[in-house]
Amino acid sequence: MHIFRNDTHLQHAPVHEFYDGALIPPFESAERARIIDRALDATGYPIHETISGIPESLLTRIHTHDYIHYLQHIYARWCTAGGATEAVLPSTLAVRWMHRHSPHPLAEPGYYAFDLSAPIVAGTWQAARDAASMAYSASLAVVNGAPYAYARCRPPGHHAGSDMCGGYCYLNNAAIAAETALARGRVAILDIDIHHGNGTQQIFYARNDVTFVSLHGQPEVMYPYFLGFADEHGVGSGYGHNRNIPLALGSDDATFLRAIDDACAYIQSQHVHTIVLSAGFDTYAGDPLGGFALTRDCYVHIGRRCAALGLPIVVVQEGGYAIEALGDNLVALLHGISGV
Ligand code: SP5
Ligand code: ZN
Repeated sequence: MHIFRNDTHLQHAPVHEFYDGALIPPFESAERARIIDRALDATGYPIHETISGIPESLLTRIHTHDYIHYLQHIYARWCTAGGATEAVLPSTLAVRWMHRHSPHPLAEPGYYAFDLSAPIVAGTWQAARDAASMAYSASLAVVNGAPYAYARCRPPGHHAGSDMCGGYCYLNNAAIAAETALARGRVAILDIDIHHGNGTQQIFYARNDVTFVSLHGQPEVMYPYFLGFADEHGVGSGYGHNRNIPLALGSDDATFLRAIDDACAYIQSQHVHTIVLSAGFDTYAGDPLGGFALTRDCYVHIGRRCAALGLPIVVVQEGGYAIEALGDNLVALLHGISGV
């Protein structure tokens, strides 16, 4: 198990988030990475701290050129236009019947976001870019023969679509890992974060080279609410290459592992060569943004079942906000995968 990480994420530290109408300290904090690192340091897995950079041509196979350009420059443009220096955060969102583009620096953030959970601060672009670069490096390691690799991505990525941020996500790290792994042949992304990976689904919805399968809280009661239903199968040549397995609030280890077995059988039917695991740990019992009741042991079993598919796995960090348990839960998953 090769570990990829960097500290650029420290530059992404928004001061608050909107949470059901309240302004609170962000759940998605730099402390998460610190706790993860502490647990990883104790494992003896080889750790790669270098930032390799990421080819622009790879980024633009996942995200639109305009969106990338927006992420790079909006903080400065926003401040110059009189926006608050705390963060770029739109107050008007482009929605179903009102989504013309506006280039105004105070308007454009509402065009490139689907919620208010992705504030952009001075270092957000650098942090997101280097998180994507880690996902790329981890995936390259697998392309070059490593059986397993883990990218400690922060900010996370699975809510980011081809041209939208949201849900703490800016660049879709798992999508970038999957695109990289296509060098070995078809890829499946298995998303076990409690929130549906709406961005990843959108990016690959019309494609048949990357299959997306997600286990998550039922959208009727769980963020992101407006996507992630069981009847979303893909479109065009992507039809049959998208699978959603929504689960009820309160789901426990047994329920989750049954769904994992379903997901693994589906992945087997897709004849892929690499698995990208979008690994969120907000399924853990007591997670403040969750609603499932998984125990630490469940992550070991998830890891074992994924490994039993007999394919290389790129693990990409997504959510997980029960911070004190996050590092140990991750290590449980990685040990399950690598058979430690
Ligand atoms: C990567 C990731 O895990 N992003 C999650 C973003 C969650 N955004 C918070 C949504 C809060 C919705 N209201 C919760 C109702 C329970 N009080
Ligand atoms: Zn999540």
